[in-house]
Amino acid sequence: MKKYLLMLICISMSFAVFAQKPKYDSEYVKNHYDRSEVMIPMRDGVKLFTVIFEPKDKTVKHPIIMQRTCYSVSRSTITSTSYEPYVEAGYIFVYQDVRGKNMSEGEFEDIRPFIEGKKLNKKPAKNVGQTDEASDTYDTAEWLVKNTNNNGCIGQYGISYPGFYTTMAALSGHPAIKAVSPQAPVTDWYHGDDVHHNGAFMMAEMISFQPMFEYMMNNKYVRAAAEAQKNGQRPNMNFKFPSLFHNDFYTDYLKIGTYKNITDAYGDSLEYLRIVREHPNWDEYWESHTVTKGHMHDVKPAVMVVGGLFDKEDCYGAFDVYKAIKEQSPATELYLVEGPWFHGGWARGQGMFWNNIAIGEQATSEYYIKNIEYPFFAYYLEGKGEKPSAEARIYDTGKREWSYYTSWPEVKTADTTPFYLHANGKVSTQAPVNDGVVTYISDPANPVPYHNEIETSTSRNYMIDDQRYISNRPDVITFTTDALDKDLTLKGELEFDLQVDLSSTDADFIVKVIDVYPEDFSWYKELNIPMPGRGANAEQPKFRVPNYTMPGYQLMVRGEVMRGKFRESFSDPKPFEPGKTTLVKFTAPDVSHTFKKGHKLMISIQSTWFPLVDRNPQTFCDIYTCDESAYVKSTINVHCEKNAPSIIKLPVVK
Ligand code: PG9
Repeated sequence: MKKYLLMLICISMSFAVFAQKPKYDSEYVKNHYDRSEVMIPMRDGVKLFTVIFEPKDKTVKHPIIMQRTCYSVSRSTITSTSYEPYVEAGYIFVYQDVRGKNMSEGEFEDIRPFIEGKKLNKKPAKNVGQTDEASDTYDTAEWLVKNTNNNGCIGQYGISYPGFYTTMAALSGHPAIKAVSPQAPVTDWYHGDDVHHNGAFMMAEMISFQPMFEYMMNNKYVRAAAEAQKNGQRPNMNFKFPSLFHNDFYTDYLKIGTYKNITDAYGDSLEYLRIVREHPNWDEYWESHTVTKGHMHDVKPAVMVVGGLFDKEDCYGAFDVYKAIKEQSPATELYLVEGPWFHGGWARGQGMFWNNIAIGEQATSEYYIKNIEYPFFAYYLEGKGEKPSAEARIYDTGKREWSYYTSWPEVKTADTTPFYLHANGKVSTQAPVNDGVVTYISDPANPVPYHNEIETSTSRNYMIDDQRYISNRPDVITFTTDALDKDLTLKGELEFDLQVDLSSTDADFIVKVIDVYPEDFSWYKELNIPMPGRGANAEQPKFRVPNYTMPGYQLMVRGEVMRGKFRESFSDPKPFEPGKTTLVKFTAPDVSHTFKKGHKLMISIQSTWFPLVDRNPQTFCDIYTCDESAYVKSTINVHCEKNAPSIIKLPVVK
């Protein structure tokens, strides 16, 4: 229970927290802002809990910046340094609990579907009609325009799930909503965000997250608890969750075994476990809950999509929203910013070094807020400054510098360069001359660990981890170029075309694109900074350089999983025919990375990534209801042949 509370506090506090002392502290806010809590009525009568910070200065009309979220707004503050430019400009801050969450009324629905052409059925007392997150945003905007001292311009932004509500704001149609910024937006929970990647269930993230999400933020419990506390009683928050994880969730999940055992442990207490189990394939449920599938038209506000190139949760969603608006609403003033960030890193104090990697050329969060995000809203909400100078600002995570584009990706899928896997462990642009296969045995009883730590929740560090911890496993096969004789720059989506045959009837495939650092690599040399001197008065570098063995570091630039049975169709899974060479083709979210001269490009392939991804039993079956007997070893051949080449299609900038 403590773990869930800690997670809740972290999430609700993590709107944007920087380490250093804020310029506008709580004393300043108290003297310059009025804080109010209101229940704003939606068109169907449901009221949403909303916290409003409004400047005391009523002599001017102020722009509104809003966040709608499922992560409790009752503790919202505006003292974080990431709000500084907005406080300085006297913005009205609005935070709202979405329908069904925390202190708001109504029923919650995960990634509530957007309803095209919503009907307003007029009834004597009130407009009772179809509602979704776009209409709730519309009704909120209508109330704010009438009830606050505003300049008629509303902006909305949000990270992750709040990013989803921001995408919905783009579709609200309210004339006062002039600019929105969906950041790492939850978008497609089947193909690439949070819950599934290419049909494979992202188990560890979801199982540990759902109990807190479904209970700690369930409005009935939260409101009852608030009531109890108001009456001086102890809130009754005693949820009965089985404690499945004790000290290391790799061994704990292995012990639990099948998804069915997890369902049995939780019973039907977790709604989302039931949804995942009842919708194992892409179906009408997923289609209707994925807004980018045909609903991103007539987007009136300006939209700045923000994403992290090393985001473990919604890396896919940012690119998907940008590409969907580009295609479905070409008239929209649309921008994309992709930085060297983990999930939300741009607003959560991510600086130059992330674990062992220098990922940003400076304190990237401050740079982002002051040079990218605030200027975007200032232009559209205050008429101040210039429009963003480029449609796409994309950071190169190898060269550590920003590039600017009129459109993204720089290299379209049709223009990618094929890199062929060779049986001798090489990868190159030369097609194979000598045929061969590389074989490994995938054993679900001994799955490849996704991360090199003993832990009980998923770590974001796996996205940039040194892959040497598993490169010697016999069930991880690698293919490497020679040391590059010039920079190799990738700017776009990746495609993997594997020619494989299995001894079983199903398997997952995880492909990683890895940047292998030279044997003489050092951050001091790379960043041209003095080694820390000896003695009390010696000069020290201005930032902490990790003392990790960097020579030969294998940086995972991108990793992605594909559940093999969906290779032909996500809605119509097919078994493999044992021994038959079969094409497994899938994509991975865009990268923007230069493999510098002297580095090597490595491709690795494996079939388990545990417990990040649930294990594929490797028998064609319903994974969510099968029992232990379905779990079998599979001998997998990756073909590197003239007639069956395995190809990695990379967006190489020529
Ligand atoms: N993308 C995060 C998440 C949402 C729902 C389930 C699991 C993860 C987030 O909103 O932070």
